[in-house]
Amino acid sequence: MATAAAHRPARADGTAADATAYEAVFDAAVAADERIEPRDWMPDAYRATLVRQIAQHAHSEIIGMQPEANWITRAPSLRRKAILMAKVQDEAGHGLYLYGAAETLGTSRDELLDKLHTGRQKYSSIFNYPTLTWADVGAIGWLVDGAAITNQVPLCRCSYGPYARAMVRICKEESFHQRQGYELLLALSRGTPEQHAMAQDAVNRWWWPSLMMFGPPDDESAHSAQSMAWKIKRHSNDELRQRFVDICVPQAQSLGLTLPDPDLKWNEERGHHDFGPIDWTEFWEVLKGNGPCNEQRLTQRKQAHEEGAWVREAAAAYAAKHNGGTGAQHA
Ligand code: FAQ
Repeated sequence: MATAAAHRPARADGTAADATAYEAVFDAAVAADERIEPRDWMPDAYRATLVRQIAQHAHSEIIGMQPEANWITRAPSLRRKAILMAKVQDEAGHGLYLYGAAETLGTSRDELLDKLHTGRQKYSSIFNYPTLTWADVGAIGWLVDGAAITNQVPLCRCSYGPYARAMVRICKEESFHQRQGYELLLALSRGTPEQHAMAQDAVNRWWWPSLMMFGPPDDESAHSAQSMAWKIKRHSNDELRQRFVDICVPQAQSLGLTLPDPDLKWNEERGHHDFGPIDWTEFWEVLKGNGPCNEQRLTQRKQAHEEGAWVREAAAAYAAKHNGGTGAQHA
């Protein structure tokens, strides 16, 4: 397949003419649905947007380990515990692929983690809500992983090659996560009245924050138009949110649970479900750091990073020993 690299002008001497030629090659590659690769020329703003989005995504994966890890020691059976441990470890792996993808853009994992720890880069709003009961593990799998898949399947066609390829594997693993959550909730829903009530309560609390995961409405989304023009994003926030609602309604019926929205109903004319207004004030407050668990999540993340310093040092010393002192340091 022809790539932007194959069409790259022969030499660059930093002149304005070069920049225009490079930009034309980049634009043509994006228009032709080719992948942009790390060594291809790309506009500075494209690079910055990717670093911002991939970093936020990576941070979400590792902060997202916390709410569910909270239940590992209290899982109700060995089977549930093994599944949950595998899922939480998968999230760490997703963080790893994504930090790796961001590093191909000329940033370092240390730099990105520092921005997370000092509040200069965000992570998903959803992980600032508490996991109060065992049923929350099911609701996260069904709704949060379900929303993540809806958002991330189109990212497998993102114009930036390393991000798109990371998403392929991540989506496969997220599908398993979604299924385990659905199966967990189904078991509770069909269990005792108390278990059913616990499942319903968890869905009631996670539904609206899951809809917020898709980001602000299109008319308030600062980055969507440009990201869609660059084919980083393939659909708008509202389009994906609507797709998720349409997927969840029949699944909730199969689960024997209801979704906490009195305005939710099928609209024959639109061919979609209408749904009630989202509390965007809550969303922006959570982004500002005022959600129920923001402080706890960040404190725990920084503590884990500090406590893991000896692992990074040992890995660097091992690499240096085996590469004759040239071993690159990776956290
Ligand atoms: N939370 O202009 P837009 C997962 C920010 S992974 C926090 O619409 P964009 C797996 C946005 O950054 C979940 N901030 O932005 C899992 C921007 O702020 P900035 C994470 C949000 O980038 C499951 C501002 O608002 N997934 O769950 C949120 O075009 C279970 C304006 O917004 C990804 O990151 C939010 N919800 O669209 C793990 C997917 N929404 O940067 C563990 C990749 C928006 O200017 C357990 N990312 N903001 O300061 C994306 O698809 C996009 O970045 C969006 C936002 C759609 C999230």
